[in-house]
Amino acid sequence: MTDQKDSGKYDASNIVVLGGLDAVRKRPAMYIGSVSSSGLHHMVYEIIDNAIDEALAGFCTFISITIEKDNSIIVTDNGRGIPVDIHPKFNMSALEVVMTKLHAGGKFDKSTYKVSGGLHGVGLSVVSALSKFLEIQVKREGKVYEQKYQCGTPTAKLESTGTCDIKDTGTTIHFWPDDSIFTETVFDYNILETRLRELAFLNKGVRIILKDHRIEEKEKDTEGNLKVREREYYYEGGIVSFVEFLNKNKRTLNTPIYIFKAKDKIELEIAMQYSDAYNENVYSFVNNINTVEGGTHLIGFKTALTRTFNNYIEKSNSFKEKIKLSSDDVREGLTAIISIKVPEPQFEGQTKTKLGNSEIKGIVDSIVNTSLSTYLEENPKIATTIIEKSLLAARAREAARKARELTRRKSFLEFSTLPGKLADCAEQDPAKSELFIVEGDSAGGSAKQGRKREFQAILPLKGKILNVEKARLNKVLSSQEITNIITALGTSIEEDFDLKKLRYHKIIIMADSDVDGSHIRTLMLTLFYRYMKALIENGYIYIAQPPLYLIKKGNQKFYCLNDKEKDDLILKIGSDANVQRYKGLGEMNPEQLWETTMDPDNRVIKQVTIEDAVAADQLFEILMGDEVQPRREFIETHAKEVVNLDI
Ligand code: 0RA
Repeated sequence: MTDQKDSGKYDASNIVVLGGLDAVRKRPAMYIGSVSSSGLHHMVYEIIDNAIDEALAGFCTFISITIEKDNSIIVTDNGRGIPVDIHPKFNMSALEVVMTKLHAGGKFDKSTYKVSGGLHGVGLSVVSALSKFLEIQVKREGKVYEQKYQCGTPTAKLESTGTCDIKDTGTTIHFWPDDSIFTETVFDYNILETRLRELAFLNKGVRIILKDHRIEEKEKDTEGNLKVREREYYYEGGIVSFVEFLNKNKRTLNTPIYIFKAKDKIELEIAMQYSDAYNENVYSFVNNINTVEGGTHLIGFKTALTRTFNNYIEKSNSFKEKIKLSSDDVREGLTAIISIKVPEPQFEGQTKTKLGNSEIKGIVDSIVNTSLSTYLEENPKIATTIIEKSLLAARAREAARKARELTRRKSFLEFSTLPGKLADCAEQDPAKSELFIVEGDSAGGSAKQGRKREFQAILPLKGKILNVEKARLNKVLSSQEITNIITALGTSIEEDFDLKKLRYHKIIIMADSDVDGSHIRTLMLTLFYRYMKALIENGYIYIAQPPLYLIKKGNQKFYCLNDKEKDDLILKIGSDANVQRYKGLGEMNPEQLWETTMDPDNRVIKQVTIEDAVAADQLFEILMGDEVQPRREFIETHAKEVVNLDI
């Protein structure tokens, strides 16, 4: 893709072709990552990325995505429209080249930043190759053109089917993913929504509309018909709006600080805002791709942040104590978006989401240093508030370090001394071992009697554990219940965390199915999410699903997880059945607890996953943070789900 000329006007000869399409259908995962849900959604992103490229080049302001009833997708944009002139080498339209030749693209215009990291930018031909059917319409130069494809092959030549206003340009692609290739063919509204909202934040001024024709909403249109689900994402504020969105349930300390600078073909944009929270929320993007693994841009940002704050303290007379802040201290309570556009990004790391370009670190560092120093000098009051908070963090960290040293000396967090309340299992292999963390001593007692000692360990908890969202590390470590959990797991936490030391590969939270139980589950998940995230990321955390009902008919016994199961069962076996509702786990005897909730052959356990860090983080903030109103609203609208909380 190198011998591209930079001539201003586009013509069909600009397109560079690298290969045929049969390879794509043979090994789809090579091109879209997988043939499951993520690959399926990648098809949509591939088209949208092209439309966003048009927007970055200044030609597109509107993108609409519609999920049709039959799970096909229509993407429309008002960009320039894919070129339709005849490609001299292939003797077919440029559009057909783009749709049938691997890695064909026309937009190597170095003045714009192509979305081309990781799996992105594989080309529209991959979408057409992996679609059972695809229909494309282009409006360009006052004409409408259309063509249809099947599994990547056109069924007829591109034809002009009508005329349109000369100013009316754009591309519409309607595709039906090939169900002989994909193992998942149902699009997930939430997955698309998260990415589209993110793209709207990252590309201010682009209007993105998501419609779901599979779902009707309660409101009615002017003719009295139920409306389809439809959302619009459009943010004039761009990443400043993103930061405000992330912080909407937090108590903030400043209006977002915004930095923008274009330098050496690189465009850097940063928005940052502090809140009184203890965790940090820093997301970085390169050419609209979320760099989950970080990289040189993030390192540059972090380095500059620490240095700028320390310099400010050094120069200022407002701070008596001249403590040196660490990088962690200055990020406590920080929400930030770092978005950089780089012409030739090098993506590294396991998931190709780590920026490798070494020159970027210094560029970001110097821009942030200059802009932030100026900001602090111009806003001394805010500077003092933020720095006071960082100083508190520094002192707390020091206290926590001392506390940890103490606990370390006693090997408190090491598994040499397991907590007295833990009834451990005989099995030594973590992969075969399970730990039940059980709400209440009485249920804990039943669980100890009912378990299979060979591979099941029980740790009873007394009531509710400390809310780690509202406490700094030293307080967290002084909670006996929490250190019991950490010690039982064996991994320690934070920088000492070591997944290899995990003693159980199934950690099952077992609490009642009522509101108190759901609160306990949330507290537990908050602890894991904030201090031992890898446990969730690796799928080691589960939630037990104890039954709510025991139904007896004759000498048969049935357990039902919820009201619906109970009602369905009664319909099936008749209403003379004897129904017992369990108020809590404590009411079950050891055998019942084993049979219904602990026996691997019978039980239902839900694996906890982090689908979306942004959404999960907000949920924790709502459920566990200080603001009462959002929590009340959330619980009122999601009362049912809260009872069965699964994140
Ligand atoms: C190749 C070249 C040009 C634009 C596009 C492709 C293009 C692709 C898609 C996919 C969805 N929407 C799109 N919009 C545009 C450059 C066109 C020019 O120079 O006029």
